[in-house]
Amino acid sequence: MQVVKTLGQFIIEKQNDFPYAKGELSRLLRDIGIASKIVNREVNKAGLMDILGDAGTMNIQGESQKKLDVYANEQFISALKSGGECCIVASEENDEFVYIDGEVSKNAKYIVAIDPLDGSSNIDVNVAVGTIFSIYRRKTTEGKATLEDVLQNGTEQVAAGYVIYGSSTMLVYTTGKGVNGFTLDPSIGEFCLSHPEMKIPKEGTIYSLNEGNYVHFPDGVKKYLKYCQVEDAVTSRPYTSRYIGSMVADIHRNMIKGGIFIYPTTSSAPNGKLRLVYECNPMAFIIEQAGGRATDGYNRILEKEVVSLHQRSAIFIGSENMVRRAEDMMREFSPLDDQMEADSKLESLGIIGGLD
Ligand code: P6P
Repeated sequence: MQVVKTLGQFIIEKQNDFPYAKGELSRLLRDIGIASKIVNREVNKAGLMDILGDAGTMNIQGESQKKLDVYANEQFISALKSGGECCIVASEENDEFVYIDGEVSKNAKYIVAIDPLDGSSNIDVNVAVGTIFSIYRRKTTEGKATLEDVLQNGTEQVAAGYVIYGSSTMLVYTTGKGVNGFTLDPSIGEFCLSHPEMKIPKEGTIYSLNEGNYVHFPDGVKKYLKYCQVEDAVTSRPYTSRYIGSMVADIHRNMIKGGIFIYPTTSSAPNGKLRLVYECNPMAFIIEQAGGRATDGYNRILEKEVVSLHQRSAIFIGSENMVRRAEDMMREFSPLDDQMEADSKLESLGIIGGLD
């Protein structure tokens, strides 16, 4: 008889990993788990509710907000407010960070950065979407928490995780001591430990990127793409191309099977499309903890300087050997100095700069 271990039981059990913690982080993770179950309920019946489609608003990314985006954002912020362990929420859906006022929260120790519903353009076509979250300890010691508490490098994360609303709903997270995955059992309404100590294979045969942007890719990415497509039995090439268009789903698949996900710079996204604070940093923390690698093609994602809330970054993430091979090609065919020169040329011609 397999003993079920719920997320709550696991969090308490692992609390001893943090001698300084008095349970606040545990409660914070529990709050996120509760909000994920509420969002899951709505995602799973989205087609039946007037919750599909556009909310008629735009987020700072200039992307139309889906009703479920807005709903999910409200649920996570509400859960974090009522939990009292978080003083600031930085969300993809809010132009500025949200200060969690209130007697308890204003002295709370933690900052949460979140993409409440990543890949939401897939909702209307019933493709997996996800939530990505990142947790930092507040740095300032007095008064209200500030933007300084949010703009911390990825190496400062105390926890990070994602929820994938797919064929099953899973919550995967790390607190810096490995990665564990929990599958939601709807019959008891609990996330149950299903993937203990997750590790991403060092090698893989799946590459995941939007080949529609090929003409705009840096030469190093073009060379790596051709490397993936060449016939070579010894290295099991050609690899398999898989691109869901939902970062959480693509990276989760690669975590299980091995593979590489790349969102490089393109002419329309000269700094990359994905967001450093609430997409790249948390996913990089998780993948590194699972034995993988995450860079921007040149430098470790977690060590990139964070200068703004919605800052973008290129990302090469997944199986270590695959990411290293792609980096080698970036250094050989798109060396950083040439890349920066190319960007400034495009910028001077007014071709780029469309996305900040
Ligand atoms: P493209 C979804 O909108 C998202 O932010 C990620 O989840 C996904 O990996 C990427 O953008 C897809 O972008 O340009 O290929 O449609």
